[in-house]
Amino acid sequence: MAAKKPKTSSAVKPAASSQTIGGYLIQRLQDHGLQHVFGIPGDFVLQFYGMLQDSPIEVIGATREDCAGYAADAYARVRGLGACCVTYCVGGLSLVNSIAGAYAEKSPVVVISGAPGMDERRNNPLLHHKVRDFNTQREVFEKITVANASLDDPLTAFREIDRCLAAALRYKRPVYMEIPRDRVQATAIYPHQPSSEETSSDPAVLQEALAEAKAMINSSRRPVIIAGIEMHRFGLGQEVVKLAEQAGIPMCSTLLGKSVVSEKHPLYLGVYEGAMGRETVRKYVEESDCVILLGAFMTDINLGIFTANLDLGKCLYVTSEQLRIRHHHYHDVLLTDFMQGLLHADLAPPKAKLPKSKDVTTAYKAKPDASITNRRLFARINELLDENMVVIADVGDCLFGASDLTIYRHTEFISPAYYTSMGFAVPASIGAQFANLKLRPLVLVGDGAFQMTCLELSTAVRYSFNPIIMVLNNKGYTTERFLQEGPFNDILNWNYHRLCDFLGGGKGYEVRTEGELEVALKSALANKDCFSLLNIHMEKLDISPALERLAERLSKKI
Ligand SMILES: Cc1ncc(C[n+]2csc(CCOP(=O)(O)OP(=O)(O)O)c2C)c(N)n1
Ligand SMILES: [Mg+2]
Repeated sequence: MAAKKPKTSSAVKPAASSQTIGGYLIQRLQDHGLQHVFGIPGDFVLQFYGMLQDSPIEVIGATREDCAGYAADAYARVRGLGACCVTYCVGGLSLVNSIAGAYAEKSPVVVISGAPGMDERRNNPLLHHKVRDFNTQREVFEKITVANASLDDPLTAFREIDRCLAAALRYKRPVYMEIPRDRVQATAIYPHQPSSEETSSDPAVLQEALAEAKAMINSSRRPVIIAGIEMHRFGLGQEVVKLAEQAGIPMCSTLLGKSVVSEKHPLYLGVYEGAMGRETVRKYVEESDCVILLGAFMTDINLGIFTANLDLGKCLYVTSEQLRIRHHHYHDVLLTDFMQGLLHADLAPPKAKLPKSKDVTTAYKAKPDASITNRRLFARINELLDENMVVIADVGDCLFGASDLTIYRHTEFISPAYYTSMGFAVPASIGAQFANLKLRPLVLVGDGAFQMTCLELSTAVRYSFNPIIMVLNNKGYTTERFLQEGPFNDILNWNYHRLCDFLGGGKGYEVRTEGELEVALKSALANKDCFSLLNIHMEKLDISPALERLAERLSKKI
């Protein structure tokens, strides 16, 4: 069977009438640059699927709805907006965990769900897939989205679509829209033109905040920037670099925001993550008298499970949700306006003396017969990365290990580093590749997380995608062993590399030594037409240097 190729932007199918509810939704998604929607059909959503089928947007079938959600999330992280489309309750409720993650980590995913027709709902019949009442699914999503709507009335549906999409883009969070199946073709009662709302900062507040920021930075001895994930979400990565260069301020990132700025930049210090991060970075930040946190979330994982030592009295903290300079809070200031203001603020702090060592790792030379260790594996991966790769790390020690990798450009590191739901990486690699066919995903995933969603590689086979999947096979839930050992941390040791036989595509490699790793990597890199799966055997208790550092420093504290 020839592999399916995704549609490209040159696809010329006519869109359905943009004055029907379904057609308008499709038109607006296209206007925002969306070319793919992830999901699984069902009878309540078939009418809308038919309409999608006749549009330039391609529906990408997933093996499970939660995988469709992870794929849409990664698509949104790379492209700025993603979408998934599923059937009522049995499909939608399976999406809940993935969409909760997208909410927590600010990824704008549009959830579209089919629903029973309005005419079918009379007398409250027991239709299949119904849970409690007809609104149950929508009420669940209300908690994990920033806007939601039932597109059941042609009088309001068109404005509701505009409202929900505007909210997704403004807040970078998921939104939920449900279309009763008898309303997909419903036409507008009045001709509808897309509307958009413009928000702006309060000029007086902005001015005062900038004045305080400038005074604080210019009178500091050693300022430092921490660039967080929102710099990427709001397209401000280049502004951060400009700001750092103009004012000569060194910068770090957070784990979630890793790769927001090029990690090869001379002013880049590394990832700041409290005791989990490198000592030079930790010291530089914690000894600074002016920490400029730009779009960073102060989450526990981001900050090394609360081992970070930041004095808020020395911080300037700005996100899309709040602006705080020392202990002063400012309202009604947009993140982008504040960033632009800082760029034009004539900042002139004292010239920075960068710490000498960035803890540069020495060149890797394989010892063919040596068993693979975590430390050596990551040293090898560091040499492997190039401009066209996107590293996608799942939860587990692979996430901590990945924090030490050197990433070249922005968006090249994707992980659920805050919500930390296992099983994200494999389906996310599918979404990332659809979002940008030039990117080759390098997926780092533990054996436990892999067991959760590995079948999504089926989609990689269908579309001849070529992610390189490294399964860090340490025979169970090592991160959890480190917290509390017990038989519940053991899992069955699968022949991961043989998944290819089962799926009818991909190439598998079993790796125990550094020599075998070299052979497998050489072959995987050359193999551009299908996925490569490396089953990398590791010792149960062999943990990454980052997790070791955390363990060591925590033990000193206790
Ligand atoms: C969906 C989900 N279930 C459970 C957990 C709790 N948890 C965190 S890490 C972990 C073990 C991960 O195992 P594995 O993927 O093999 O990585 P390792 O820790 O061995 O490196 C578990 C169970 C979680 N984060 N997400
Ligand atoms: Mg494991």
